Amino acid sequence: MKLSIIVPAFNEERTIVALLDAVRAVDLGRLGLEREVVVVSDGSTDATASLARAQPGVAVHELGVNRGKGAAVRHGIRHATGDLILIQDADLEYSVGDYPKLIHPIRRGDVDFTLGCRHVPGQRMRVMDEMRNVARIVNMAHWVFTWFFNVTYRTRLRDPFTMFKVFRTECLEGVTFVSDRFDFDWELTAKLVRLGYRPIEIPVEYDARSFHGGKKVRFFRDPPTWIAACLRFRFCALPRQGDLLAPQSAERRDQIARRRGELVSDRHSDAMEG
Ligand SMILES: Nc1nc2c(ncn2[C@@H]2O[C@H](COP(=O)(O)OP(=O)(O)O)[C@@H](O)[C@H]2O)c(=O)[nH]1
Ligand SMILES: [Mg+2]
Repeated sequence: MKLSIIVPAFNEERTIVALLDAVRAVDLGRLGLEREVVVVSDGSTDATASLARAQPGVAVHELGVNRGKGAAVRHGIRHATGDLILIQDADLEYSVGDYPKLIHPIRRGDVDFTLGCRHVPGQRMRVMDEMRNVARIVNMAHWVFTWFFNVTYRTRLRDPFTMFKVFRTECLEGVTFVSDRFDFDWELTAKLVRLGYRPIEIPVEYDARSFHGGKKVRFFRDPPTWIAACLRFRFCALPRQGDLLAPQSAERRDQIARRRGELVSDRHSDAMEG
């Protein structure tokens, strides 16, 4: 089995080398996994892409025009060849030491999809020493967004839009993704939930960087796209012909449907009609 680690990176020259070193140091052999690392930089104006290219065992995709994190991750997924996909930000907010915790439940076959949960009860998610009020507002907003997502999708998640997500590649088969910016994090969780995948949330370390520290999320630009994504993907049709992976064979579709527990009722209705 192979794990594809997708790293969206936009002007991350300060952290990309340390991050790729850390990713390489994770002992995936113990989990029975080969590793593939795909870095996607779109329009970075610093040394991100050249630094990444100098690292061994890394496929670097450099795109000319900056479209956003979602577009970069979608590009990475399109080129991934692994059985499992893990999305890893290029900053050092998340810890690669949490990979085993996130991957184990999938390897064991308990679930198809895990989320690295940044919300630890009794603890503030973002501290950002130099910007206490900003951190307070962002934490509060996170709580409101989480509530909104849970009400819309009838879930009980603590951190549905964490960037740390691991899933079987086959979960995406036949699904189209369209979000270009940080709304992709909402789209991915929303669509997988609607397809019947129930993620488990696993507490992970999270060391929030500040806007000074290089955060790309825009305080006023991005939140409206999240609300729009939440509503849009709740009610959109879920097309079976996606842009990410080749259309499934009938046998493959059956296999996936069986995992989701859908097949019995499908067969039943076929039999009723036929
Ligand atoms: N390729 C690419 N990566 C991006 C873009 N915007 C953000 N990222 C990456 O996405 C990850 C998360 O971005 P970040 O600003 O840290 O978001 P935050 O963790 O929510 O604060 C980082 O690795 C960024 O470099 C983009 O436009 N293109
Ligand atoms: Mg970040």
